[in-house]
Amino acid sequence: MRKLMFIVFVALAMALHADNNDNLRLWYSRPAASWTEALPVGNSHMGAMVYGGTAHETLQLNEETFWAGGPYSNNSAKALEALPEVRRLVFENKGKEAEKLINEAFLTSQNGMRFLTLGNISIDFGRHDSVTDYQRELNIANATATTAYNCNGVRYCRTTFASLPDKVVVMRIEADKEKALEFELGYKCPLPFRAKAKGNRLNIRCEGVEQEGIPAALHAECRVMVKSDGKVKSNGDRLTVSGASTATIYISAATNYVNYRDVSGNAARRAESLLTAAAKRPYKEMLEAHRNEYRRLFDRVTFTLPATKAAKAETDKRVADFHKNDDASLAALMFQYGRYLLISSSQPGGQPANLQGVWNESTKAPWDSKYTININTEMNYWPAEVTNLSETHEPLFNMLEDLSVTGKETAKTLYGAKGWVAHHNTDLWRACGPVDAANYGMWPNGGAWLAQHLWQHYLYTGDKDFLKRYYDVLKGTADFYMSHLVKHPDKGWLVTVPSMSPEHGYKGSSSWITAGCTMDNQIAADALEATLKATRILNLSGAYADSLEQTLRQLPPMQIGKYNQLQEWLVDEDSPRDNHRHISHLYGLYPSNRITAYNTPTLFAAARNTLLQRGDMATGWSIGWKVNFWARMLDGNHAYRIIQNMLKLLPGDNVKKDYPEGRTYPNLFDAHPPFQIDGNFGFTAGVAEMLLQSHDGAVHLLPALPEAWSEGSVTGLVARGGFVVDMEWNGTQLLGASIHSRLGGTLRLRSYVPLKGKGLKPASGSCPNAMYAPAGTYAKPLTSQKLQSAQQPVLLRTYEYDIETSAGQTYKVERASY
Ligand code: FUC
Repeated sequence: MRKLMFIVFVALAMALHADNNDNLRLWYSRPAASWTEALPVGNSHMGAMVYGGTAHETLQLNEETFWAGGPYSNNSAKALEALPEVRRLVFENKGKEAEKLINEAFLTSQNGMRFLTLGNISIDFGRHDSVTDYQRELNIANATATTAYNCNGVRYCRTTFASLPDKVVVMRIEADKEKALEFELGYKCPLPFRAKAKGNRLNIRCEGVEQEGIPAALHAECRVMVKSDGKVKSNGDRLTVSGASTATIYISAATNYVNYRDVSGNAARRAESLLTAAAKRPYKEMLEAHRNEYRRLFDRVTFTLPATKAAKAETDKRVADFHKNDDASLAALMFQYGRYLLISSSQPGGQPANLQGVWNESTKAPWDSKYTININTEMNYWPAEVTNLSETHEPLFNMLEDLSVTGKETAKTLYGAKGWVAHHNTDLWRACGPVDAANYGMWPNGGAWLAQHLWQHYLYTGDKDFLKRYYDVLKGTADFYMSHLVKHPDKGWLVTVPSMSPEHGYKGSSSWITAGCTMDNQIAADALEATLKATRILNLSGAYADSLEQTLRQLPPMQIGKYNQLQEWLVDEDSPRDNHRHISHLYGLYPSNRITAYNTPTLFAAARNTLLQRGDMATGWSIGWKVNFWARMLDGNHAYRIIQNMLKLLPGDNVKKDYPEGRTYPNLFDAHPPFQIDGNFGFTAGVAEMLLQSHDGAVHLLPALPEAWSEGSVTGLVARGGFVVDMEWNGTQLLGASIHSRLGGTLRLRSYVPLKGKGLKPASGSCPNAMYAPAGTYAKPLTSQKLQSAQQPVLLRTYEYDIETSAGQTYKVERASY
């Protein structure tokens, strides 16, 4: 009997696994007609978009360091002198005048350099116009894109991947009849380039561009090699293949970028050595090595929601019909797609994922496809730790190291301040000054927000060596605040000035420029507090720790305003009808933990009102943020409503007007619109946050599960303290969980259902988890009558337990009857 049950169990598990794998692909019955239909592959170093055409195939290429301009900085020498006057004007409520002076004294003509396309490989297959049984797909279980069709009685199949270990892009083309394959390969690029074919090789040199007076310091070299069982010939700037049944195309690329101040690299030599190393490896071995490396990362997390009939449809159709179909597992695909994109665009040693990850077809991409750091770049990395892809975080840490150097100069030049500062944008050259205009760029908290990722990485990994290594970078953000904050003349609190609540102002204010808005205060508090904790963990100077504490105590409290909302500014001027995309003052709710259900219930209720007032629709990335907000609100059904807003098809930018609510392109890229990858990453982080939370001292299992996901399972999510969690649920309630402790220590578990399991003790007292003590609040929570008319969230009863864990051990708990 037991044996039979085991067989049934294994069969069920296999069926579920097969189902799950079937859900790990994007597929279509037509070639891509536009870029947002094409399918992305990437290895961080290179990105490529695969169109899957029949008579004509296009591979649009990127190399992550191919940017406009060259080493530069944008620190205005006029700023420091103007600073006292700007501050005086802000405190006298003369925002417009302050703004004008900032534009004159703080802004320069450099608004950041842009990320460039590396052009297209184009392949002509002659008369492959009329084809049958066409299918193209992106398999995100093994990171390969395939195109297959029948033409004149021959089955043609192409497999494309961006090899993670070999850092090249490979396309393998196969025909199932001998000598049935022939094609011509060339290169096109909107930038100046030279292409020369010789033997089975095509060598390309592509020129970078000047921007805003900064001369082009970079060029890119691209190498293409075709290996085939047929004949490969060169012809001017093209390669032709004939009489073949298979051909493998290897593409490498490199620039002369070494780092933000050194462009002395040899692009040609680099591209050449990448190509020759790759071409030496047999194709099968290369594919295998790529898959293995990808799966080492990707397979750490599974997320299964039962697949319905609707899940069998083509991917863009699934999105188009999501609102009317029962197709819950599309959310699981979208969740995993975010992980696929992060693995493919952010690898150790590379550049961080920019506004478009590593995929950009343009020479003038929206917002330059750079790093917008007043939300967007941070959002890119929200899924990194919780979805078990800690390594992908590394490029961001390297960038932070650079910024702490360039930003030190900015802090000194603009503010005469210590530490380092970055404003709302940066780029390949690590520029840290304000850009665009005062009311976008005058925001001195981008660096400090980014640096919170260092602290978060520590909370997840417990890696003290890491904390030691990056301590000065983190500390530099606290040092900046300690020498930059000034006393508010009326309120007496220490505030940032000049600043703004990102890209937003209140009605009636003459300018967005202000002092001490809520988000600034929260970020400053996080910078000071994380530095304080790190200082103590590393047993460093006590006097310094005291000064951090003293500054912390003088920051403005979070305040609740007349509409029972969390105030965005020091003044109570929020409008309940405002639906602006930036909800910056809820930074304290997510990603920070200054507002939590259990520690600051009054602020929590106010944050909820703010969310209700702002509404559920927004730009792509803002929707991504809202999924996280509602997850932290412990309201799974509302988070799901936001997911429904994200999963609305935008067939293409050319029909934007007809689809005003479209937020997902056919290739599942997120639509701001235009395409911005942050929404994809925000979505993935949001789903993880619905399933697992660990920001307030406890590991909360299934904190915000929506009814639409009544049954399912997830494995491999990571909680702060280094706990790896697998869970299964039914009836929208936890069935059982298995928790692997990487670091040991006390695990506090929270659940909506009572649990049983070995070593489980009902919790008492405050959080015992030494790794992660709740931040508490530096604000005086306003418990006054003001909130009486506010909508109070109804929190479900929770059960809390402690388990003393040992590193390397796994603990099982299951639902107890109740
Ligand atoms: C911020 C946002 C915009 C856009 C841009 C890249 O400025 O306000 O919506 O996402 O970044």
